[in-house]
Amino acid sequence: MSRRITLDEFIIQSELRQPNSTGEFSGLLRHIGIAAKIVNRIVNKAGLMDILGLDGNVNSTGDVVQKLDTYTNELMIEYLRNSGLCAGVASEELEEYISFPVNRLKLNKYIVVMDPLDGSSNIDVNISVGTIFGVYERKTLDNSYAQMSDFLQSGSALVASGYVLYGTSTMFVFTTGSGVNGFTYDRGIGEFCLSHSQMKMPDDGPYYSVNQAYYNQFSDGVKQFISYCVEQNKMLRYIGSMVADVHRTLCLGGVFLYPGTRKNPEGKLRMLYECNPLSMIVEQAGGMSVSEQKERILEKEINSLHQRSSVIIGSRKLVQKACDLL
Ligand code: P6P
Repeated sequence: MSRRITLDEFIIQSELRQPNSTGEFSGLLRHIGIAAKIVNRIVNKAGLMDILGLDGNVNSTGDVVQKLDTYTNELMIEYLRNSGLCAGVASEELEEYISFPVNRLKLNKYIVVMDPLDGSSNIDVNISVGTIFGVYERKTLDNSYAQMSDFLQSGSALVASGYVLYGTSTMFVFTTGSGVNGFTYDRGIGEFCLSHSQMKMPDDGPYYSVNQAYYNQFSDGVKQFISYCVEQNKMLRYIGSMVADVHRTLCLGGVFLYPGTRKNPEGKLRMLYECNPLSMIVEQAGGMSVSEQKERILEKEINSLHQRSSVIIGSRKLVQKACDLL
């Protein structure tokens, strides 16, 4: 009887193909998978556990924080700390990064960057949200504790990135640099099972995704690109949850863009834990991801944990057309 392999089996099989693997990287990915299952349970029960609604705090980037954001952030940090395989975490929900206690047996060489619950403004109305993560190797292994420079690395240095999309079904999509694979959560066995092997971004697509409310604030080049999309009969789809909008773009083709606006001239989305991890996924699937200044997102210099950027990400043909017009 053929069955779909689980995320754990896939990660272990990938590790066995790496000649000098120590199992740390695989173990870290598997712990992220475990945390994702617990977040999935919480997100699916949110309405019943009285953890919806605003908890009145404002996070490090000024977004009003939902209770579920806080809960998810704390849970992810706990699992990453307890894995004993991670040296530290930077999160949208934390002003500063956290360094974990040094494991006396080995110096953990990985750090994680994450948006624990992207799209949180959609939580109370039952629209898809997601967890976005990226994994780097530390640059400061001579130091017991992770340093700021370990987190301020460009996206091209990512050794893994991925997201968990809590939607009509829950999917775990990730890459370690050898293509993109998607796993769908099977509640019956409590495992993520391979459902989308070697995902490929179509070169074109039927959708464009932008918050048209800001149209009058966009640059002339962006306005021309939006007009091009309309002339090409592209349909507008915008969920207000980057991870969901990018996932649809990955599956069906199209383009997602968040250009500079008056409130956020550099763009709203955060480089470290939104733009870079999703750009690695999209490029690994054959797509393209640039800023409004036509810089490759993965090559942008990172100067601060919560650095923002404009982003145009999706099918190669459409992103290239945007670059021609910008
Ligand atoms: P706007 C969610 O808060 C988020 O960070 C992204 O997930 C999403 O794409 C964007 O902000 C939505 O921003 O300004 O359109 O509401």
